[in-house]
Amino acid sequence: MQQRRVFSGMQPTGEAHLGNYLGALRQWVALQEQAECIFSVVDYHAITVEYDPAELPRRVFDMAVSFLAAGLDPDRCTMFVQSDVPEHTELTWVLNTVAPVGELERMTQYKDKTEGMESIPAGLLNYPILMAADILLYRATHVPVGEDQLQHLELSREVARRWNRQYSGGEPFFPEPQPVMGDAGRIRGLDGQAKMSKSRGNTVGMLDEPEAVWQRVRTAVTDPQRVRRSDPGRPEECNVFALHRYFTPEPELARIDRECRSAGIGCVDCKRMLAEGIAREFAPMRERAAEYRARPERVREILGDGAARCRALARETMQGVRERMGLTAWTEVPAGG
Ligand code: AQP
Repeated sequence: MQQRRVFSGMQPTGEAHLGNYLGALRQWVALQEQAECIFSVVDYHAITVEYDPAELPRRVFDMAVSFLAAGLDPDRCTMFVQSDVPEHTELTWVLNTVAPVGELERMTQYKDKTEGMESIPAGLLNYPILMAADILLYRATHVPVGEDQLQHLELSREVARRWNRQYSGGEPFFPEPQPVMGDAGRIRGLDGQAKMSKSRGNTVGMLDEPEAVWQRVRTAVTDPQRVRRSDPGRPEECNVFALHRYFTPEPELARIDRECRSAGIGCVDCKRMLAEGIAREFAPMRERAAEYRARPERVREILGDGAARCRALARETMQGVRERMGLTAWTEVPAGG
């Protein structure tokens, strides 16, 4: 594999859920074996929506615990909290000067999040520029993203191109980051419609205890045409079956498919099996999370070391940015000129 640097982040807007795990974390864990990886709890992103400042520290900590529980290894990758590296916001301002407003307004996530809002905070519009800064600050070459983030990544590439053209004589000071797509696509939430999302309340938490997993999964929407237990089901239309694909191995999966179609198995039993599968899959991660929660000083140490390393990388990038933008040489202006 060519020399590459991977960057990705996750917002501490709530508990990490199945979508975050299947769409991102699972892939991050694999990538740390193949490339230099930097992963961040992106708290500056999380403050673009309404939040409780008293709760944010706990959410940041919990997200870091979820990273570690999922299998990120501080000896194999760098983990840090975004706001511990102030250069993220400095580079955001710089990139603001080349990012096209028209493109920002076209972003699907922006349209979704601002629908019905009377007063739109500029932070929601500029969110993708902060994301571009996150990536370009480390001159990352690859970014693992879910389908939902592809549009933002394309904007990061556009911003890198524009800045390089304007300030770097077309030389690729910032590499154009490439997406690394996982195989999960977009995981739908328990409502069976929208993307599983922390802010939509349609999630199953990755670290939920088995009983809590069941309490969530039992509310999941199934095939809307299957009204009675005796109605034949359509697994291809059912989000519970879609989730089974990740948690139920063959030949069990084929059996559920068959029995759903012949009404041999009811939705409640099908959900019960899914909940058991989820709880089983995440059992080792719940254990790891409990170990880290019992040693918060170790989590702090990991994030502190990560931030120190990232600050050094960020300073170097910003030095290059400042030089190319004429932001450093004013001290050299001669007398009388
Ligand atoms: N439902 C999903 N299916 C596949 N991938 C998903 N990801 C999130 N939800 C799904 C992936 O998780 C990574 C981190 O996401 P994030 O927390 O930074 O932001 P998000 O995508 O906006 O996640 P949420 O849960 O939807 O958060 P809120 O509700 O706060 O906006 C990304 O790589 C994303 O693709």
